[in-house]
Amino acid sequence: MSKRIGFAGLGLMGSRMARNLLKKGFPTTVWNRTAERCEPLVKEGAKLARTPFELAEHSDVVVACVADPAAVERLVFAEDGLLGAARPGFRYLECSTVSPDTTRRVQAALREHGADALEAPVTGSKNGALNGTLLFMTGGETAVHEELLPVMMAMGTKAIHCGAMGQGSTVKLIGNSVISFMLEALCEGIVLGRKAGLSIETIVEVIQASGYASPYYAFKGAAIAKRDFEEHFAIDLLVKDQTLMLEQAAALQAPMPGLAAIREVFQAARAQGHGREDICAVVKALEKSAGL
Ligand code: NA7
Repeated sequence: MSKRIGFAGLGLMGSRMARNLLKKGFPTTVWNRTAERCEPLVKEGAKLARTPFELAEHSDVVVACVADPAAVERLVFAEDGLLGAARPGFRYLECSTVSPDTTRRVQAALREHGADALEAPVTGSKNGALNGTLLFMTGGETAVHEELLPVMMAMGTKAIHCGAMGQGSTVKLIGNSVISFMLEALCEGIVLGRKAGLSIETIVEVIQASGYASPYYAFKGAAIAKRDFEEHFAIDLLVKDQTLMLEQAAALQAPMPGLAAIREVFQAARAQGHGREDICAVVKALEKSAGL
C-alpha cells in the first residue's frame, strides 16, 4: 500500500512537487498557509487539510516545502502544528532550504514522540520540480533515507545521503553559495562586456566552449540575453540562503568574505524592487551601478 502523503507549502516548488506525488498515485492531502493555493490540486484529486495538525493526522509522511525557518516553525511547532499529531512511525520530509539548527530541532522534537525526520533540500528549481527531476541531498538516519526513497523518487531522479541531520542543509547552503558566485561573476562579466561593446551571446559562447563551461551559464546567460526574469528561484530566497550560510560560517569560524560581498549585490537588487524576480535579475543592480 502507498504511504499517505501530506504536502505542506504549495509555492513555486511545492505545488509542482505535490502534483508529481499525486500523479504517481500517492494518496495526497495538502495544506498551505494561503488556502486558495490548494484549489488546483484539490481539483486534481488531493484532499484538503485545514491545519498542519490535520495534515499530519491524515498522513504517514508529511513533505514540507516552505520558504524559511520561520515557516517551518509555524508548520511544526505552532498550536495547530504537525508536532501535535506526531506518533510512532510518523515521518517528516523537510524539502525546504533552512538552517541545520532548524532541522535538528525538528528531528529532536519528533523523536520525543517516536517519529523521525529526514531533511532533503532539493536542487533543480522550477523546471526540475515540474519534470520530476530534482536532486535531493539528505541528512538523517540511513534507514529513514531508504524508507523515504520511493517518496523522493516520485519527485526527483537522485537522492544523495550526506550524513547526520544538518549535513543535507549544509551541503545545500554550500551549493547555493557556489551558484551565487557563478551567477554574480557571469553578471559582472556581462555588464563589463556590454560596456566594452561585446554581445552576451559571444561571451557565453566562449565560456561554453571552454574548460569552465557549465549548463548553468548557458541557462542563465540565455535568460539574461532575452531579458527573461520570470522566477525560477527568487532573489529573496537566495538572500535567505546566503544569510543562513553566513550565520553558519560565523558559528563555525569559517570566514566567507566572498559570499559576504556578493550578498550585498543581491541585497541591492532587492532594495531596487527585484526580490521576487529570478536570481538572474541581479544583473539589473550591476547595470544600474555601471550606468547602463
Ligand atoms: P515560494 O514560491 O516563495 O513558496 C513559499 C511557500 O512557503 C508558500 O507555500 C508560502 O505560503 C509558504 N510560507 C512562507 N512563509 C510561511 C509561514 N510563515 N508559514 C507558513 N507557510 C509559509 O518558494 P519556493 O517554492 O520557490 O521555495 C520553497 C523552498 O524550497 C524554499 O526553502 C527555497 O529556498 C527552496 P503562502 O502561499 O505564501 O501562504
